[in-house]
Amino acid sequence: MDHTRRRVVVGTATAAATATLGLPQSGARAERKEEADAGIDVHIELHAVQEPVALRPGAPTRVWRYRGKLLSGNASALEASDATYLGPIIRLRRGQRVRIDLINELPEPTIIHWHGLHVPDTMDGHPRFAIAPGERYVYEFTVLNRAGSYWFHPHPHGRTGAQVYFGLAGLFLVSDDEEAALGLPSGRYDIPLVLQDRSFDRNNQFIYLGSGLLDDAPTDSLDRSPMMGGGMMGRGMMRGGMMRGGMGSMMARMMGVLGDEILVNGRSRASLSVEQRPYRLRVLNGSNTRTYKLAWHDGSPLIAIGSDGGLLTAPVRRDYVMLAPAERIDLWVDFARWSAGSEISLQSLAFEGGMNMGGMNMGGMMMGRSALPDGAPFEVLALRVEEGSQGAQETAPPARLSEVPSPDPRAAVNFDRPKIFELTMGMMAWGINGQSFEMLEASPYETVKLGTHELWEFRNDATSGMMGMAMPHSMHVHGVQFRVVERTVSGRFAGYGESARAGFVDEGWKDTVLVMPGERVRILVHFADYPGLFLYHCHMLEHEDGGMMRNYRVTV
Ligand SMILES: [Cu+2]
Repeated sequence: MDHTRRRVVVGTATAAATATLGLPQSGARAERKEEADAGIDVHIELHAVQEPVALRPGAPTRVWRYRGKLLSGNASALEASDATYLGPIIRLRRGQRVRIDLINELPEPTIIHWHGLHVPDTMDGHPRFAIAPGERYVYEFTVLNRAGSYWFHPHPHGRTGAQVYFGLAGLFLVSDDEEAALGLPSGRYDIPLVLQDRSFDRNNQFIYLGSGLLDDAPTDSLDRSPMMGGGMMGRGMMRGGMMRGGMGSMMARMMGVLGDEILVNGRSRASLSVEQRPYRLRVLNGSNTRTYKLAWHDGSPLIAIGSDGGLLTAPVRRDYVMLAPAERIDLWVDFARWSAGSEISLQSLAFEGGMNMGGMNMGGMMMGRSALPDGAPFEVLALRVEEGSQGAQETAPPARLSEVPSPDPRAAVNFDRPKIFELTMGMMAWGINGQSFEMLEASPYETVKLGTHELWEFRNDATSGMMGMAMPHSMHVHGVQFRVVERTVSGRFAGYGESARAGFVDEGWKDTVLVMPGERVRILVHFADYPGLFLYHCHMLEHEDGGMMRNYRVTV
């Protein structure tokens, strides 16, 4: 389909809605009626804008962010987050029909992907739909997903990493009757935690690959790396093109960007005051590349009640939970476990992280600019436990949460020969089965039939590749929720996953799965409802931007 034409067509459909902006109340009422007639329950405008936000003491940080405006529908559908750069939280119920206008006020093309949502391909935010500055893209879809914590972020070709890093991301929380009947902690006891890492320069500006948002502004980031600083290469040499930011930046462009500060919900040094009572913590790893190994400070088990695609059948307990970029984990915690006045913390424990070459961890050195290598331990969130009103008796979550049937691999049309997707590194370029991203291409191997199930296997145990590099990858398939069927270990990096092994929550519906070095992860995917061209890729955003992304095509 000619997507330019499509954009115009979609745009025309909402010309009337657009025209009412800023008009008096009667105009808005007329619009609401028109939308009600069209079956639209909620209409939201999201402006992608550049603006300063006060994130730390001193100068405001220039960010890119989504500014939301509710045009029609219940006020609870949009919760602004003025205190930080994160986008508004969109809250919808399963079955609702939503129209969302993206208005691009950035100086470069962008498009929004609704991560985890099952929507038609023209609504999925494929980079072929990226809109130029000043343009509008109108999304309209029905929320078919189960209750769960989904999210949205940009997806333009080659610029996803930068745009997310500069602040573009928001939560998309879906509720439904099944979830409501459980009486899980809600309101202020249902807390989203978006985990991200960032590096700031001395003027409080985000530094991405050696430069900030204002390209010509001086930045001190080049001086921060002992190895890659001015001593090794002339500053002038590093200013332009590939060499911007020097060798450390070049490596980060490929291996992934790691910030040296952890931000929770867009704030540094985050802390939270909680009562001695049950809470629901919806954790999203919104980082570009960093993986978290989440644990309570004292080794208390984490209790997971949901993951990417909503609630699990029953709560699961883990000593720690691995959370790769774009993955979500829904935690249930009763803070009555700790006495009033306790200072406790959610931490990320040490694990064998990325950038291992022949057994030597090169993370810190090669990443150059991050003081916090992948796999380094740190505190994520400090919490202070206050006295609760319900008494300090620790309670358990509901024993039964939902119905998640066991995956049946025999449902797959390729049960006997799962499709293999090797995660590869060629000549300084990431790939899948040796191929990098092509905007409109999907090979016959990447073509599936609408209505069928298939087994796919992501293999991160290639023995070739640049210097035998071992890195985790966070594999995401657009447009679907899949099931993990099997996770096996092989290859020369087999040992690397040991420090992560006990932290996977593979029980529920997933849209993103961590594949550690030496691992093979087999998934069962159902290609239902929507034909078209969709993406699958690594969600470590610099890997994605660097070619570890391909299309798959669903044919009728
Ligand atoms: Cu990757």
